[in-house]
Amino acid sequence: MTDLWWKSAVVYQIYPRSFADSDGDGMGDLRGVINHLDHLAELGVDVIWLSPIYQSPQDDNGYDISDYQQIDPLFGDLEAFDELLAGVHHRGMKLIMDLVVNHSSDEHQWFAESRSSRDNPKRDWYWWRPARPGMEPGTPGAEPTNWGSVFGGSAWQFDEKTGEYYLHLFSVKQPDLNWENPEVREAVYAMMRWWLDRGVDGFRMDVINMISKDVTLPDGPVQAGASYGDGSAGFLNGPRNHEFLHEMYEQVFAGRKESLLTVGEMPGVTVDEAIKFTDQSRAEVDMVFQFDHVWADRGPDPWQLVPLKLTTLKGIFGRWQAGLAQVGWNSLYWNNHDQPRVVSRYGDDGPDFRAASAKMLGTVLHLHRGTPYIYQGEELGMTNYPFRSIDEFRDIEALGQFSQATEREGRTPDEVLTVLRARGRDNARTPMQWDDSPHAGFTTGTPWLAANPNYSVINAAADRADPDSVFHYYRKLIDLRHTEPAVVNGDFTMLLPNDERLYAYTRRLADTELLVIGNFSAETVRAGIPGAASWSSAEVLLSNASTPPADLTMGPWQAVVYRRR
Ligand code: TEU
Repeated sequence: MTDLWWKSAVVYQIYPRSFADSDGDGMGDLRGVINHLDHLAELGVDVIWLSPIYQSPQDDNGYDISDYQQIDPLFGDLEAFDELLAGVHHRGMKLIMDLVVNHSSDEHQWFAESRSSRDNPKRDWYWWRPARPGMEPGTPGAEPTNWGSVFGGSAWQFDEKTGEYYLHLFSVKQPDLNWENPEVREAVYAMMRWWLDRGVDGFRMDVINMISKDVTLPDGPVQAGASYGDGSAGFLNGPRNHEFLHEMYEQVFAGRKESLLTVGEMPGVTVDEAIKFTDQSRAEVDMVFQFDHVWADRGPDPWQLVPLKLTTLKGIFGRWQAGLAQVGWNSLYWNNHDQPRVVSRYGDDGPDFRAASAKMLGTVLHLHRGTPYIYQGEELGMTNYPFRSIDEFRDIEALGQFSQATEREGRTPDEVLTVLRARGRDNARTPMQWDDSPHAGFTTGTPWLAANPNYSVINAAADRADPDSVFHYYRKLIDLRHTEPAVVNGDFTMLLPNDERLYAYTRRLADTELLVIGNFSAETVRAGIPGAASWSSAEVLLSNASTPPADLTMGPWQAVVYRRR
């Protein structure tokens, strides 16, 4: 059934501050995006997701919003936004916005009112709580619960003025909104309708499985060596999560949903929950971002790197593919603004295999059943940044976690840096590499975060000129989704689940069958799959190898897609 347009769509994420700077202030902006729309049209993507551009103190790069209906002057104004939207629509693409409503900025008018007095009408719009019984408010350990914030420190901030604490699961400048209060929900829905009326095509919803809390706010378990408890049982996939998302659907989307796309970001979501969230008959969201596959290289100790086991990764994707086969729909991603670059993480970013492994990773991801998301620069095979010291990081998460780990938890700067270098979010946030001019052609000024020095080799101009580049390979991958129905609707079967080097699966739709194989190693490996001989002579739809593998023998980081009927 191809009734839902986004099943055959590919989404491209833009992180505006790092995409393109049009005015030389070192910060990307809306005009920069407008100037590069043809790059995206040529790539062939259907939808653009724009990370937050709203008015914001930029404590968490715009994920802390002080006015949901204004554009931050860093990026432009509403006029520029309308021009961008028109430019996107003119090229036959759609634009979805980032919706950040688990929390606002502490500089939002709502919070200013809420914190002003205990009896302010908006007091209950946020999570205010007194100190722990018997404890002196504002003293160490008197926080209402033992929860740690994602960015380090307690999740509670004491506010002198009224003698109570407010909850912030992220930074102190990101107070959590209280979705239990119907006025909060109505204010959010009204804002969403305003953007839809303006012409936007949907929303990516930030940490939308944190909006419903267990209102008893129970303490969480404390891991050995940790300073705070893990409160996630009290705020992830809470009791009213489905109810709130369905209500949002009714209040915002009902009657105009068909042309729109909604995707909920949901750290820690399970397959069973995701089935419910994305079951169209329940009218909640179209798809969710799960995190299992980007947590596959994470161990029990946050400051230790665990190498990826391919069998683990295949187990995860296999489970999600099977779980959402009948009801619901998957989203597919390797990268976004919170994740390290996939070619450095699960591929090989050295000169010999960077391009090959980037293409292989793209192939394996995009041929799954689900809607693929490409993060800016992924289509060029951009890599992690060679960070030398903590001073080179700008991300509030890296800086907060670094100081908590080194100052309070006895970690050495070196062990923490080793992990941040591999996993830190700033790896994704270095400027988009447009050409080999200074700062990668991102800005004529000084970029807010340094460009990766490899821009002289890895850049869009070079890739567009080279028919064999990662860029042109991604173009073909996207085209394949648009032209081969089995990519969109075929059944999924994982092969070789116990192989640590090869990732292989089939997709079958009526009498069309696709076989996808990717080699996650620099060794040459033969794929011992049933019926190998007949596959060897099948039509090759796409491969990163100049001559397709003979006898299903895969060279280093090779990928191939076969079709037979
Ligand atoms: O991220 C949510 C989230 O789960 C992050 O904690 C993420 O997993 C982590 O930072 C990875 O290192 C969203 C946004 O995508 C992120 O940029 C924001 O900082 C965060 O919410 C708060 O709005």
